[in-house]
Amino acid sequence: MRPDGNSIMNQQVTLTRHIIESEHANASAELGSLLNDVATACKKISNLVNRGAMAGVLGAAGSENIQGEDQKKLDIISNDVFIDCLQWGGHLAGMASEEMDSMYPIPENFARGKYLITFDPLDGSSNIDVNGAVGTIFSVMETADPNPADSSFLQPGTRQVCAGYCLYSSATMLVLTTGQGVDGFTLDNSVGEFVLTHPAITIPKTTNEFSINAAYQRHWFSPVKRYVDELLAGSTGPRKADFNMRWAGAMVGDVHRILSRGGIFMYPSDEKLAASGKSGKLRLLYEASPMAFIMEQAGGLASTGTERIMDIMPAELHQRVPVIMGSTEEVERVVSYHG
Ligand code: AHM
Ligand code: MG
Repeated sequence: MRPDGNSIMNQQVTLTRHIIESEHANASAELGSLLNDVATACKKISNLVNRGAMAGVLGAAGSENIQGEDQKKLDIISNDVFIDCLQWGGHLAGMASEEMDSMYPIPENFARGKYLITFDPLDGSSNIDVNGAVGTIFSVMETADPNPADSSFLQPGTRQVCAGYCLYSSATMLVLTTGQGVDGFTLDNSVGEFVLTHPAITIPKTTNEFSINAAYQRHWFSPVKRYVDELLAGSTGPRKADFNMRWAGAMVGDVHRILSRGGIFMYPSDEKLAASGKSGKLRLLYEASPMAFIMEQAGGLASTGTERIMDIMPAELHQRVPVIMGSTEEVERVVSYHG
C-alpha cells in the first residue's frame, strides 16, 4: 500500500468511493447511502435484463398503468426491485413511479427520512422483447413532511438534489448528478461494482446528430417541422451541413448518445397528442426533469420549446411535457423557432 492509501494494483474508483471522496460529498451521507441503494436496484435490474428469456421476465404483464399503457412483466418486476431495495434504508419518506397510480409511502415498520424519489424503473420497455437498450431514470428531492402525499412530489426540477439514469445496453452505465457536474460509472460485472469511467461529462456545444421519431412528422407543429426540414436539407439547405438521425425508442439510450456525442433529442408535443388532451408523451417528474438536470449539469439545455423544463411547477404526479434537450446551440435554435 502506498502512503496515499492507494494500492499499486487497484486504481479503480468505485461509485461508493466517489460519493464519499468527491464533490458529491456535497451529497450528505444520507444521500450517498440512498444512491448506493439505487445502484443496488440498478444492478439487480441489469441482471434481469441481461438474462432476459432465461429469467422468464420477457413479455407482457397483461395489465395497464394509470396512463393506459400496456405494462411489460419487467416494468412491474423492476418497480418491485426498486421498492425492495429502497424502502428500508431510512432515507426516504415516499416513492413515486411511472408504474404506480399514486405515491408509495414508506411502510410504518421502516424508518422514514427526508427524501422523496421518483423513478421510471424500466424506460423504453417496448425494447425489451427485441433485446434493445432500456434504462432506469430517477430523481431525488427533499420533503419536510414525514407523511408525504402525491402533492409533496409536485416540486420544480430546480429542487432536485440528485438525478440519474442507468442504461442497460452493451454495457450497464449509471450516470448521475448531484448538482456538481455529471459523472458516468460502468458496471464491472466481474466484481459487481459501478466504476467511475466517465468523470465530468460535458455535452459538445455543436453537432450534426438529431433524435426524433419521424413517424409523427405529419403531426408536428410548425417550429419542429421547420427545424427538422432544415436539418434534412443538409449541406444545400440553410444549415449548410449534413445531419444524421438516430432513434432508439428508449429515452435513456437516445439521451445518453446525445450526451456523449452532442446533438438534440426531441419528443415534442404535436397535433395528435394535443387532440387527445396530452401536452407531450414523456412524463415530467421521472423522465423529463431528471434528464433536464443532467443535461444542464453537462452544459446543455432542456426546454419544452417555450419554457425551461427545470422551472416547470408540476400540477400532477404523472404530468406529461414536450421535451427538447441537448447541445446548447441546437436547443436555442428550436426555442427561437417557437418565437
Ligand atoms: P415508457 O416509459 O413507457 O417506456 O415510454 C417512454 C419511451 C421513451 O423511452 C422513448 O423516448 C419514447 O417512449 C418512445 O416513444 P415512441 O414509441 O412514440 O417513439
Ligand atoms: Mg419511461
